[in-house]
Amino acid sequence: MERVVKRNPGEPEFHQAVHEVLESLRPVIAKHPEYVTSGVLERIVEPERQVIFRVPWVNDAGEMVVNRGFRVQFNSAIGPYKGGLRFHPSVYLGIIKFLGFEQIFKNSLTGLPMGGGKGGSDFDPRGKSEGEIMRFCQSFMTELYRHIGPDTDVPAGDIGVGGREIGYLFGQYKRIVNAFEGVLTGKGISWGGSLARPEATGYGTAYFAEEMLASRGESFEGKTVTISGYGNVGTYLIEKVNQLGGKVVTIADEYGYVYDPDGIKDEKLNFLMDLWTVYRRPAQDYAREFGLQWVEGRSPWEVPCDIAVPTATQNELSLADAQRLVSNGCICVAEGANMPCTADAVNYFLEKSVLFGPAKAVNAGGVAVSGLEMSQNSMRFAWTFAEVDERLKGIMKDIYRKSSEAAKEYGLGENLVAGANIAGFIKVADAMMAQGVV
Ligand code: 2IT
Repeated sequence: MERVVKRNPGEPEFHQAVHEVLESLRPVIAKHPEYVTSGVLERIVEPERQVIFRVPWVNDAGEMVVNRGFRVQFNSAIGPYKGGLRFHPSVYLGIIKFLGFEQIFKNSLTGLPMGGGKGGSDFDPRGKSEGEIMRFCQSFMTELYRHIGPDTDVPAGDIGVGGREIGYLFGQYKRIVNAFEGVLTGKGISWGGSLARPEATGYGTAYFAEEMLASRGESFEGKTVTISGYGNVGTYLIEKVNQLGGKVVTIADEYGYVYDPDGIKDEKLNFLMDLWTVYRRPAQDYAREFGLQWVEGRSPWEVPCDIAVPTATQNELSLADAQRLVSNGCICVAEGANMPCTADAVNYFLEKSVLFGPAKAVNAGGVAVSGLEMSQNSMRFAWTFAEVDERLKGIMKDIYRKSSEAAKEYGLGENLVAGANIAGFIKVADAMMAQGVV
């Protein structure tokens, strides 16, 4: 860990992600010192390749703008690099490295043959026109295309990158390489996308939380749920929670939160579906539209709930938030976003025996259906919505089982954080050992 901090200065999110995994691996290393002697640990924290590039484009005012693009190809031991692209002003190398590192273990947990990678840009899609977004995506792909391919590296969406952006990126890739191939996932249905990919992360999060709740004889029925982000994960999570008899009463952004005590449903959910994903608009617009309470400058985790699902971004739920949730009677926390809880918040939930689902297990449904999209592309075939949804459900149940079994096997009780890290790690580590010093 000391070496990681020294070799990767100024990247606290990357240090946080590595620290959590290495801590979880203590009992594994004690039993299997070969993971250290073979250098697997030292290699797994070093990306196989990192690309940083210039993304120049022209805005609607005719001005030239320069953004920075990234692709970190972290680990290819069990399959081609796979992971999303994030367009957000907070993006720098440390964010992409933390996400790429997490993706290695998440993808391993899905049981599908995918390595770990991540990319993105500090481009801010908020307030940009369609034309600006298209030109940015085209410029981004004009460099990225040479580093990716259906058997090399398959990007997808993340914050700020949805179906529209994947379309522009795919169109530019196809134009440059003159081949129609499954180089991106999250594509549109008529051009190689998979049914249920848009729903997958939100639905998968609900399926995983159902498994956690069932372990204590509980379910979503009659439960109050608080969430934060209302993008791809949050909106489809709300849809599934409603189907399962629960009620989601908050959405939030960096400026505050909306409290909707009757639950987000029907025409309100229809409105919310496009609010971020299409229009990139603030959460307060939802409160204004339906005459609801807007709570400025505060966090949704102060609202009493049974289940809390952070669905926005890294480190959005602090120790103080965790204490508030527990004192208000929250029994289950599932990380819908990537690393949304600070390290001390996670430890507090574990101490208090709150059902806690870590991101790499909870939100793996998105990349799992990306893996299914790759399979369908390879077969030149498409499954029905029900077929994909059934497979997704099976994968989420399997991730829960693997994580809780690994926790038990290493004497860690119900600790799914450690269980997911261990189960994800072992598959990748064994593949790395089998392939020699590469
Ligand atoms: O964090 C994630 O797992 C994603 N943004 C989805 C990655 C993917 O390749 O579908």
